[in-house]
Amino acid sequence: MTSQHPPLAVAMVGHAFMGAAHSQAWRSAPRFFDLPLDPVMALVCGRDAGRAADAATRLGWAASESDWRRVVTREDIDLVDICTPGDSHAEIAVAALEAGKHVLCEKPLANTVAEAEEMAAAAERAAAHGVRTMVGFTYRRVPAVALARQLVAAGRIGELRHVRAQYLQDWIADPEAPLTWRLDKERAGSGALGDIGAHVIDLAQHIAGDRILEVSGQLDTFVKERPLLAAGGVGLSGTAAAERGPVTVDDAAAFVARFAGGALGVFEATRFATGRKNAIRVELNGSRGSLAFDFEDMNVLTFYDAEEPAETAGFRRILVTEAAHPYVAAWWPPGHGLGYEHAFTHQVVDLVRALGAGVDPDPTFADGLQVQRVLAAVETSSDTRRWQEIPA
Ligand code: SOE
Repeated sequence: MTSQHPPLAVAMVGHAFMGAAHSQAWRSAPRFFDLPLDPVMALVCGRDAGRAADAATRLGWAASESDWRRVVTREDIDLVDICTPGDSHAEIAVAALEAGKHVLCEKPLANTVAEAEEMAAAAERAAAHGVRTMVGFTYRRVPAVALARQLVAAGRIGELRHVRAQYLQDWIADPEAPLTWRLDKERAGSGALGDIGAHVIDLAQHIAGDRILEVSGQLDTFVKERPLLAAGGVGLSGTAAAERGPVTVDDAAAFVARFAGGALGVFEATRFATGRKNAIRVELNGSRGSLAFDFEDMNVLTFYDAEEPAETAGFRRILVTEAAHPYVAAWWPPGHGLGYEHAFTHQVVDLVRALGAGVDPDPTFADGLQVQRVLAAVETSSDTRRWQEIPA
């Protein structure tokens, strides 16, 4: 089958959890959606040549590479998709942008505000040549979340008073869970705050159509040492003291926030909410009503219309699987539901459509920088025990 559209040659760097999710998205987006460009899964890159070659076969990439530096300067690559841990985002993204490649980068944008500023500046320079950037705040592309944003923008909940956002996981609640790179500040930048708190900061601001002005927060690390990972990536059992290493990031973060429009925000991000696997909960209360979303029931958006008569008013469960709902028409008949991976497909769709139209996709690196500033402000607030303003 030959495509009618110009090709978009993609190189993906990193092929673990996020790499697998992105690969699935690059594979499925052109098959379910009409795109202005035809994504070509040109190559996947990973430090270990053998594992990268295996990932290419497994995930559907035409070729593999072991040095990202050779990848970002290749003439035949149009877009670089960064799925590595945060400590390499800035270096790869800046090099790719300087070589004139569009960049999709996993969240959080970087490990520090300084790196995020450098990336946003490189993005701005590259934008003068029509080069575009996007940050992988994927959950924006869950249909129920996209619908929530539309309802807020249409004034259906009126003037916003409260934003309540939580991202709850429990995968390290066991103190014997091993010390992965996500628990190492050098590699991950921060812990629950940056990994999952970044998602709810972005989601809350995106749905509210507003931005956080100031925060007051606290971080905690409940388990300060953990078993080291064995060479094969498996946790060592029966570990002695010497086989343990320090956890250098937060296990949990909690903060309150003030939005520019005046709403009060309450946020929580934790990897210790026993029993909660990937509960992303966002609730907004406004003068005319409320909206609530929980990723563990991701095809549903709950809506309360405060203007309905008291006798029949109540939260109603909207099953967001109708063709009239964002993204859904491309998929299955009503009621058949979407999953985690579909949001990644929608991310590719929105990115490729923006590239085809010659406009910026959202969120751009500038948006990623703003989230990074909120993350940094929460950390500083936890250290200083004072409110912190987010620079504009
Ligand atoms: C791990 O905590 C993680 O994979 C995050 O890094 C992702 O962004 C989130 O979608 C699921 O949890």
